Amino acid sequence: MKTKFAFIVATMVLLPLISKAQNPIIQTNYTADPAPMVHNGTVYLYTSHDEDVTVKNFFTMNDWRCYSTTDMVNWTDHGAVLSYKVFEWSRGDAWAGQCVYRNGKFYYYLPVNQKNGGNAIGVAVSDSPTGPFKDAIGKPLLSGYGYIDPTIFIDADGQAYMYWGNPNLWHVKLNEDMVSYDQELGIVKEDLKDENFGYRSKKIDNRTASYEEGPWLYKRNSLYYLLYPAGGVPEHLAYSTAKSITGPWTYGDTIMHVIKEGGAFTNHPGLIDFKGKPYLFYHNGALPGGTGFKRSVCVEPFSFNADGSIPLIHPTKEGVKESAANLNPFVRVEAETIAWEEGIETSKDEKTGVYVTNISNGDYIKVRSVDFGKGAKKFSASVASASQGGKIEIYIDAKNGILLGTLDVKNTGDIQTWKTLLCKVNKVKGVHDLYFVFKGGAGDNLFNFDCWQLK
Ligand code: FUB
Repeated sequence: MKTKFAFIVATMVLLPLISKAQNPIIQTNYTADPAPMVHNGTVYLYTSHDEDVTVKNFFTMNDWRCYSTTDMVNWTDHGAVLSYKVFEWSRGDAWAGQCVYRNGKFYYYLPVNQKNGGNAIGVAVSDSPTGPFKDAIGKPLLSGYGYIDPTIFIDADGQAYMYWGNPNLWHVKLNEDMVSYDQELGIVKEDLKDENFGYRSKKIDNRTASYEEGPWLYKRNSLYYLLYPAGGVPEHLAYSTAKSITGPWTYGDTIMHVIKEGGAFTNHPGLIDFKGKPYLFYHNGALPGGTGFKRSVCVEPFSFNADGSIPLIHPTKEGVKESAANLNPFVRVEAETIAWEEGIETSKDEKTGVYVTNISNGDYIKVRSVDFGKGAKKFSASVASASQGGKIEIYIDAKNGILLGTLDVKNTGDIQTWKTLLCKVNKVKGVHDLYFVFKGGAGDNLFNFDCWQLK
């Protein structure tokens, strides 16, 4: 969780800049190493998680988080979906992973450090994209120095491949069970040459090619793309292409220059198509308090060049300007479905799942592209308060736009005693951005907020 005071001070300074912001797409936590997955019309975004308190000036990462969207602008927080502790043989360092779907199960490939030393890649499995995940084999799938950042690609013929590594790049053919690999082919190490993986101007050790880590596989019109952070730190993003998933790879170009803002010296690509459009996910250090060890995931829509090459993509604050769908407010909407927020935090427990918490006076949540249809008469919300409570003021189009109504939240007896409350709202038609502005007295936990609906 962010330091609320630092966030408020920084946002007072940055407010004019971030009022239209969509990037970073998650503001409730520091997130990194985006790994998006499209499944049944929903984008599940798996991220690693930089803790608020950085220990020994190094990556401090204990769990992986998941967010989902059907419109590319509102992200539903599913909380931490697993921790490195799922792997009993691991001692920590929950770095960049990727989750894929196969035969009714979700396989999440994750790099961690082993209790007995050294890097390893584990595989966790679940029946649901949001967990719970368990260790699929009770031991590392692979272990070795530099074995980090696995990426998985299942080709049209059903053959799955995994690439990984820093500073080397390796791959294996995964067996159909997704938890073992083809022993006959074994582990293939790429020959990292300039013509395949770009020229490295800053020479480190004996490395020449620009490839650094964080590979991501993608296919378009029979051409395979391998995206990766490149050039050593600070990293830029680059890509290579090949006619076969196993290469030979031909260096393409830079996709994104080094991002100076926020001091994130790493970057990490994730490329998907959603509703016919390509999106590039990456990370920077742009949230208040951001550093190289407190990063934040962003996304940019883009178009391929006519020849199939990837254009140079510039990081923006606006990110996705046009939502891929409108949000239906006449069904239960999780309060943690957020386009932008200031001040609040999210929490998760077994009974309620994920909910919005740490609400104080002036905090707000923005939800984009809400389709009011012919208009609503009432707003209902599930809330809980152990204090004096507060109010949810409901605005459209701006944080201080048109006030539709106000929900009074009284003390419900306990911060975990949930009550569904109703208020009247003025009728508006069509599609609007919706703002929940929280009001109340002093204190930073006026009430909890689990879900809402228009009626
Ligand atoms: O997030 C920890 C490490 O930093 C990742 O594994 C790398 O890809 C880099 O982003």
